[in-house]
Amino acid sequence: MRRKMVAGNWKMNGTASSLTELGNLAYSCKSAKAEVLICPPATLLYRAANVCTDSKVEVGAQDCHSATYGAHTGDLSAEMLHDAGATAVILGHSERRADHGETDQVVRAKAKTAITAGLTAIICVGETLADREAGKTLAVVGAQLASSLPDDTRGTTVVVAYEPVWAIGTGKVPTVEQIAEVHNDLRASLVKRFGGETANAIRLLYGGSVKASNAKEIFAVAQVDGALVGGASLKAADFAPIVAAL
Ligand code: G2H
Repeated sequence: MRRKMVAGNWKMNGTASSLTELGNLAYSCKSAKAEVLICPPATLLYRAANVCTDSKVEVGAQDCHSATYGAHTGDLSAEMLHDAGATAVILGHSERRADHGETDQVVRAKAKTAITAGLTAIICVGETLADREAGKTLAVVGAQLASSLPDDTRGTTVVVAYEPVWAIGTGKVPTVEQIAEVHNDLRASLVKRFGGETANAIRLLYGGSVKASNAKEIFAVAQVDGALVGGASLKAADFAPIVAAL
């Protein structure tokens, strides 16, 4: 049985004053049955982890370098993030693929390093609007999945987040049928590659304009094990109802 998960991605938002909101959020999730993760900017990780001590909320990072240490000015290693209190890291988010030219191969290398450092790798895949309109959704997402996940993936080390690029921060959400089609295909691909035991332990999250008003119907889709939430994770009042919907 896969444990449900709701992960919040604060992206490049948040300063020390946001820690009060994080405290509110941790409090409002005190009865959460799902695993709850908040990924603040790296500048807040250590303090965020302290705020969340003794709560149901864990903290994660939004990226890591593929190397374990060395001359990579401005970058952070998975070990550093783990040392700061992170238990997971988002990798291959479409904003990083677009802003930093991250390829599937880079994402896969980062995932390997993250897993070795003891972090859960939340690997993002998703099609653009042009891909969808060209009927290429399953091919594009399937190729990203195949190339971004390490061969030695185990069920508990990796979480896959399906985030259609056209749904991110736009308020546009795929139909439940469209979400189901992709999630079913992702699960089938995982079973084919890793076998049933590993594949059925990997959680599949949906991400892209998830909010309290649409969470319940998205969570009702078979093969959806939770959500990766951006804008609606910044405030406890928006995030807590999404957690409660699982
Ligand atoms: C997709 C999501 C979080 P939002 O990027 O990863 O953001 O919920 O704002 O669409």
